[in-house]
Amino acid sequence: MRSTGSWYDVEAAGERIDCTVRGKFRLSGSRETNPVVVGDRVSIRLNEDGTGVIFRIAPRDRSLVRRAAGRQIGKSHVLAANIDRAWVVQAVDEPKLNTGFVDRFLVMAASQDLPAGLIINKIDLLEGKQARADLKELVTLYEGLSYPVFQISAERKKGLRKLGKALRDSTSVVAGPSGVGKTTLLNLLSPGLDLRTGEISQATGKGTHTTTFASLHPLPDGGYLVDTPGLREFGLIGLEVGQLAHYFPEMVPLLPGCRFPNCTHDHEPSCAVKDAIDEGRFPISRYDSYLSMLYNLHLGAGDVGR
Ligand SMILES: Nc1nc2c(ncn2[C@@H]2O[C@H](COP(=O)(O)OP(=O)(O)OP(=O)(O)O)[C@@H](O)[C@H]2O)c(=O)[nH]1
Ligand SMILES: [Mg+2]
Ligand SMILES: [Zn+2]
Repeated sequence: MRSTGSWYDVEAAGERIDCTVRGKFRLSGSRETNPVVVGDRVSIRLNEDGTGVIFRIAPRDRSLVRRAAGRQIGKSHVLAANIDRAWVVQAVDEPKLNTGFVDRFLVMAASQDLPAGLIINKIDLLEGKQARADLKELVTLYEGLSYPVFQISAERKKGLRKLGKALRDSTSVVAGPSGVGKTTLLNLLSPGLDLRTGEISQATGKGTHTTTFASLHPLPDGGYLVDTPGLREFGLIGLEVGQLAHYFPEMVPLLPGCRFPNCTHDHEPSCAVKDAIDEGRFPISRYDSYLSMLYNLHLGAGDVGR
């Protein structure tokens, strides 16, 4: 239910048990930074003092994974395991909406075969015609790619009922930059939780990294939601250059039209993707995201296979 990296809250027979992890999992030379993650199904042995030891982890269904941040080069950070859908949360402002983050998140979810969606919070902060039109364009873009999109204001309690319905009876995870309102949202969906939320820094307009550990919570109408700490970036891992385009739903139908079967849709002649761009049939922001991911993979930064 919750992982601090040294202690794990495990729910067993309706009780919460403080557990540690058997050393073996830590020493296994894993490509993951964390041996046990929120959402894992585990077997535990009880100690006499009522604490427990996790000694087995069941094979995982779909997980939400990103490249580990900082110095842990080549490792993956599993945010949550055994989930049905992953939601990338952004705010329209405070902090500024980051489409690069969204696109990386959607690619990583697709690479794990994990259904994903977009939650746009703080729509109460929308000011002016232009901002409204920009948001509408963004929503149309992602809905057009068949991702569910919810526009909400946790503060004004707008759009929550619809979102609550979409979350019902399944296990979801919310992830995004710090300060977008992930925990505020969970507190509203599950009244009584009263999890700590944080202010936005006046100096940077960004969140202050209030949530420090991922945690899984039952929702009142059924299902579970995993809250996660704010992320500065959502890096790719475990992807090959040749796979990338397949995780952009709008590129997939174009791919057979490229002259070269290994076309990267960057510099090659007779590229159906570039033709679509030139003719205004392909969203520029998505192509920018694609190229930035492509160069990233070429540099080896996101590719665990090298
Ligand atoms: N204006 C506005 N502010 C909101 C809304 N939702 C949340 N906030 C505020 O945004 C700030 C950050 O909210 P949190 O819920 O702590 O954000 P978080 O995404 O959990 O952040 P981390 O735990 O740091 O990752 C708080 O001051 C909230 O009151 C909203 O819909 N509109
Ligand atoms: Mg939080
Ligand atoms: Zn091409």
